[in-house]
Amino acid sequence: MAPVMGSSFGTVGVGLFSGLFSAPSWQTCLLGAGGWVLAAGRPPLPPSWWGTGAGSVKPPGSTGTSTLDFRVARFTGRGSVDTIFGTNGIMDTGLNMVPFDVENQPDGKVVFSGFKSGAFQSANSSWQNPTFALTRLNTNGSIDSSFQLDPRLNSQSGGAFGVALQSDNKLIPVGSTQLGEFANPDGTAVVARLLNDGTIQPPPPPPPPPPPTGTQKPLRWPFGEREIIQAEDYDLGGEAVAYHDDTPGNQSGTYRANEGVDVGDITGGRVVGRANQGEWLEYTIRSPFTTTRNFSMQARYVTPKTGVTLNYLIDGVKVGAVTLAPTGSYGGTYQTASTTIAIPAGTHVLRVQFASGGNDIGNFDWFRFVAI
Ligand SMILES: [Ca+2]
Ligand SMILES: [Ca+2]
Ligand SMILES: [Ca+2]
Repeated sequence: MAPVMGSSFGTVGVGLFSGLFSAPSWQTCLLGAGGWVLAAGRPPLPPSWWGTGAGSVKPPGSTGTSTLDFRVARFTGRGSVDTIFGTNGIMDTGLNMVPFDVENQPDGKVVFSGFKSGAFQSANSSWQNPTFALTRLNTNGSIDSSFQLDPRLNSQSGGAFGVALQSDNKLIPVGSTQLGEFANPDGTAVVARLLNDGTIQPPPPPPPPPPPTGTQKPLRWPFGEREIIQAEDYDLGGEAVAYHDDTPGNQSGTYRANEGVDVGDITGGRVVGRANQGEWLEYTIRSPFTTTRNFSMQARYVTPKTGVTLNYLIDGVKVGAVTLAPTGSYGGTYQTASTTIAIPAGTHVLRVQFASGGNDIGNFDWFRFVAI
């Protein structure tokens, strides 16, 4: 195994390492930061496979298999076998992998790209089911178990012919799919950017939804005193402006189908249903009086549930609440619940907030404020 040097390897020379691999098939090499040289490859195919001419393979139809065995040898900057690496300078990784490219990390670890494969079949001179492969070795040549190639690449048919390292230590393997199917022209180029541990960087979270831009205004006109405020005639302006609804779209019917509030049909009218705790509706109202005064705030509803509470807010300030007595089923007879709230003179926004009771806390037909 003694090297035969043409001159100093450190300047210009040739190193011949008889018997290091009996007839090594070197695939790639790397110059390390310390001046050492890392060479990686696989053992040769068995001599029995080769034809009579130098470099010729057995003709199709011959039989035999050979497993891959990815080995790495390290040499010093002076060209001698680096005996502190592996066993006498050679690390047998035990991986069934053919390396094609290698990158040196700042921490001294090295990343190899290539393909893993089943046995080589001499019958058709092909590798069995090659798959995209990256592996990383520690500075002592052992496999770095903290590196795990993302399964979206690791299990893919194909091979990684090159690998690059970004300045931020992300890894960029390149290769193609369907490596073993040379007759298939449909191989797909693969370029990936991986985190340094081999996983694929997750996509950035979607940007938050834009702030609501709708302008709030009454559906037709501000509701007046004693006027029936149909629950389904909440203000214009959209989600988070004129209402808050926690399910996409109108899940109950076709009225205001492009908005989120769940408006359903009942005999002779419509109701807001699928009302969940936390949702709210707003209505622009106008008191005809010149001073603040009290009103009977009424809600027409049906609910089978107990513990359902509505909050009433005027211009964002809570002015009252009412707990709804159960009425029976959702299809039962509607009842009216009342409480007293104060409303200042002029135009305001009334918010009806579904404050407690959980999900689907009832159907709401209308509201009304009546001077008392
Ligand atoms: Ca909805
Ligand atoms: Ca809803
Ligand atoms: Ca209604």
